[in-house]
Amino acid sequence: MELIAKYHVETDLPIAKAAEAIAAEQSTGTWTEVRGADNPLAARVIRAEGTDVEIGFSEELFEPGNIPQYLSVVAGNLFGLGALKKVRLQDVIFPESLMRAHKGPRFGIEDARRILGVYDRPLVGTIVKPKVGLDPKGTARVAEEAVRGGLDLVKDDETLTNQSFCPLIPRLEAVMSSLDRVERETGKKAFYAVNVTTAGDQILERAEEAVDHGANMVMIDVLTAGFSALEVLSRNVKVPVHVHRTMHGAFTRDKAHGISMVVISRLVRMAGGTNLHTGSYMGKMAKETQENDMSRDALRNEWHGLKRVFPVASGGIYPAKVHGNLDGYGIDCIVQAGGGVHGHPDGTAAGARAMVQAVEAWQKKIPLQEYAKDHKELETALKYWGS
Ligand code: RUB
Ligand code: CA
Repeated sequence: MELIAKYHVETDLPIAKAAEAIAAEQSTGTWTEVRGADNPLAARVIRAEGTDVEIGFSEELFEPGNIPQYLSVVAGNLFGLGALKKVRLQDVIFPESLMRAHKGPRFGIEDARRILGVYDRPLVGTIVKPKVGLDPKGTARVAEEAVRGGLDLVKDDETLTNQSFCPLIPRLEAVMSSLDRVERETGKKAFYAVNVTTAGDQILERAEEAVDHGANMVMIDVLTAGFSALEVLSRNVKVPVHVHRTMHGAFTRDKAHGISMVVISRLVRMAGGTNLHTGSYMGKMAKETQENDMSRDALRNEWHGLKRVFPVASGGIYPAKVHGNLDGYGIDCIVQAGGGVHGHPDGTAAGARAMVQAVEAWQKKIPLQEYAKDHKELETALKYWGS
């Protein structure tokens, strides 16, 4: 069996030569001939046409269970090869022999829905804003307002961890006490994704301590913390894991050079995330929409029996932007807004209601302006931010 890596390659060389250079560098070769018997681990060029290159790597080349090593092969030195002007890792097809080493999500879409008791609609979430600066009580107040307004998920922002102005455990305890109060009073359950991102030798202890203090979801910045840190959490921590992708733009943004969100989506599902930010369907370019489709499908389609993962639409979203994202993701997604909730003229609870109303309108197939006529929070949001 082989692992197949698909690349976009721009080069002045004949494309077959460039493909051979990638295959050699990422398996058994170097810049000059090193004499020796045929090496069974030598990678092979499967396809090299136009700017499309496919390389087959023997499964023997990989250490099952070692995601960092997989990436050192398929996304390693090749990016520095002088012969390549641009190169982007577009997708990776993993063999069963490697997939067996990964359990994937402990909590998938169906588990998260069962915990919330929400089955027939997208989940709606928010990011506490301001992203940093609130103390634990201030964070809890924002979270409580958001859930009273009907949201299913409140998350820390990606730069908030355990700083002195808002220590993690006091923040977690304050937020969970508020969410428990809302549940007692209204029956509304919600996740709070507390950001446990930290050093590799501390992240498990931090997450376990959070769960001991009542956390019902943890969050990780997977690209700064590492895919292995995510897998340590999913293997050991008994709550769903919200996965933020901050830093992704460093390699996903240029459609000719870097690594696609499809690859990141596959690795996050393999390593056990429950939710992953995959971008919003507002990209102007068709290529972005296609990449959103592929990331969505990588998270939710049948794949070696792994549980399904929620794609998260986020980033600059407000009620008028909900439809476009739900048309793309369907109901098995999380649509979330930070500024688009807390910036509402009538405050966080009204902003939450406006987002929930926008989702309701989409589900009922009622034009937003129509639905806003008897939903004042939505009406205010459309007037304030545009429709
Ligand atoms: C969004 C936010 C998230 C972005 C990250 O806040 O804080 O970090 O979603 O982008 P707001 P992506 O709703 O105020 O823009 O989700 O694309 O990774
Ligand atoms: Ca953010």
